Amino acid sequence: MPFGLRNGNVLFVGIFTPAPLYPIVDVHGGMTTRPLELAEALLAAGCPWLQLRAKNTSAADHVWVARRFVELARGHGARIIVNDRLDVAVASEAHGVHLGQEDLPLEVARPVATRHGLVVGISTHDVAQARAAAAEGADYIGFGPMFTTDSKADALAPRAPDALPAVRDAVTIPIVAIGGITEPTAHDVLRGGADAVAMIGALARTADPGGLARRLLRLSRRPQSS
Ligand code: TZP
Ligand code: MG
Repeated sequence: MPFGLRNGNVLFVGIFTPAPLYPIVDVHGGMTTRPLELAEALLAAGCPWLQLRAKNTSAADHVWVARRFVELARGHGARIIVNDRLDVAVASEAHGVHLGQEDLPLEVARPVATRHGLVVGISTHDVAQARAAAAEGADYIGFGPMFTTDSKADALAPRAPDALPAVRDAVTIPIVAIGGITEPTAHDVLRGGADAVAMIGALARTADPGGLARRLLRLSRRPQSS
């Protein structure tokens, strides 16, 4: 469990407690107001954690948008996780960082993140990676892709919700399933053993992201099998 000093004297205990929806706002390159509007709608809907994903973005733009997200989140008592970049997460006073298998290794990132009170999530694609991430101190794992996705150019082959029970048996930390998940499929994914569904496209495409988020936040995390 990471903990650290925040704002000079406030003890921040970084514990990842997922809601059924883990929204990701994807910022493509340059800054527009749209990602901020989307983030605001999702935070206003009550999402307690939100990930900022900004590929092909300069460090200067990245930290600028991350600070804006952190500011927005503070107004809602919510927390921001920065994708890929531990330095940007620290510099923006975000609450966590999400790292892929090709990003900073967890054994390197973990002590730094802990010092700054950040939670760390790790993308995993099979049971071995899930076990390794948990053993090395990840606060949660991403697992996927569940389905085909348009949001990640180099996504691996879909794993499907059927893959989740084995992951659930392998780790006790929260599992955030990702990849092509939509409102109709979210329930199957949670039923498979995920604690949360991550979504990029489904939230970006709908005219009412706040409404969709509210419905998904009400889903039961461990539905009874019928
Ligand atoms: N990692 C695995 S699939 C994926 C990422 C970042 C994309 C998820 O986006 P979407 O639009 O919800 O499929
Ligand atoms: Mg990454």
